[in-house]
Amino acid sequence: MSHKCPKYEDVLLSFFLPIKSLNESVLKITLWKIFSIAMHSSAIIKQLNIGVKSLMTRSNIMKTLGQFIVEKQAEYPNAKGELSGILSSIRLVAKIIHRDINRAGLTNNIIGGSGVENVQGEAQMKLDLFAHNTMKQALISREEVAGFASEEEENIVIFDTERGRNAKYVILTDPLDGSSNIDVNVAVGTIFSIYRRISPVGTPVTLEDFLQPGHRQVAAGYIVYGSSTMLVYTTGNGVNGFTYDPSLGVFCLSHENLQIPQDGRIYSINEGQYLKFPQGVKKYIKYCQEVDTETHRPYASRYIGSLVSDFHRNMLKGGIYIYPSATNYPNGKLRLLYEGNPMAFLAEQAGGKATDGYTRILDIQPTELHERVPLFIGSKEMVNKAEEFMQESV
Ligand code: AHM
Ligand code: MG
Repeated sequence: MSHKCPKYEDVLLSFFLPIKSLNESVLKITLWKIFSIAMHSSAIIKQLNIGVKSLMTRSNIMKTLGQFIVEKQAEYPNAKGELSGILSSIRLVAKIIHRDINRAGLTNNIIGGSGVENVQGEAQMKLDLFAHNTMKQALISREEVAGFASEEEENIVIFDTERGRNAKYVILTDPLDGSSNIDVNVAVGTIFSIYRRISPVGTPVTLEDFLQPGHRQVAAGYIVYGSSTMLVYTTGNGVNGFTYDPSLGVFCLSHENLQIPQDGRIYSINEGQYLKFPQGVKKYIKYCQEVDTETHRPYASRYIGSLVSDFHRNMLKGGIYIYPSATNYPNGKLRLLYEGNPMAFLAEQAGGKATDGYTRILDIQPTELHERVPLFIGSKEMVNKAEEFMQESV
């Protein structure tokens, strides 16, 4: 193979050739290799520079989630960074699930049913279990977490180690919401909810630590794996959304201080179940469909069948999501602890509203780990209107 050596190789050669013991052709090849490595390294360094510069440019405009968490923590001088640690673990879980969802069509290990039913008799998908295990493993290794409960596991998981007994927080999660949508490339989500334990630190957590009303949440959020992956969360001081940049592996603050429009023009409900719904819901659906230019009706009907995605869209555009009670679901289908409470906390923090048709979701005292609740959530005016129909029909 002939090498077309640049001039400076000749210059270099002129330094070495006087050493008689050196073979000219071996020396030429060696020098050419050194030169190639140098050129290659400089190209890599240039690329790295471009990458770092682009990250810096972006982060000048968009803060990363890591920076944001550190900044927020600094606002509370007494904070020990425990919540920040938990949020960092959830960020990692989001990246892992994002990666696997994106490969879903390429491997049989991810799509399809697992052949198992969860505690509520619903078919578990492989990714449900994968997401559940990923979340559990990420949290079990944290010293701030005393226990964990998941839609996919019958009982609470007590982290009964010295570290777990001395930890302050419990986490509840729907690890993969809307999982029946995975096989068809439709957006799904992960929901999480964080409480401070009420049992004494130093003892194992108990069921009571998990059965707290939603207004006691210290943080809640979701990850939506959609056209882009976003992590949206609140610690009770407004709602912020971070979009994942897979090329950099970071979440960037893209939706600061999210506010749900007070009113909207989208209603999201599984209308196929219409005949099974209570009278108030049927009347509200008819109200949404009536023509009235002043109130911009009829509203648009949009239902993805994935709470996180439907809620996320409504939060950005204005709208209402309803999963009411039905003759086949006397208390609705959604779970109070894994879905109702965290989404209600987010809705209220963004200026929206969440009720079961009569009562504020965050005021309901849970009595069971997997209890269900009817959910009316979204733009305040729309939820108020739906509530009016519910109350009139009692
Ligand atoms: P899941 O947590 O088992 O996925 O169930 C909850 C999901 C929601 O995300 C979604 O809005 C609803 O169930 C869809 O139910 P349906 O098919 O009855 O409309
Ligand atoms: Mg769910």
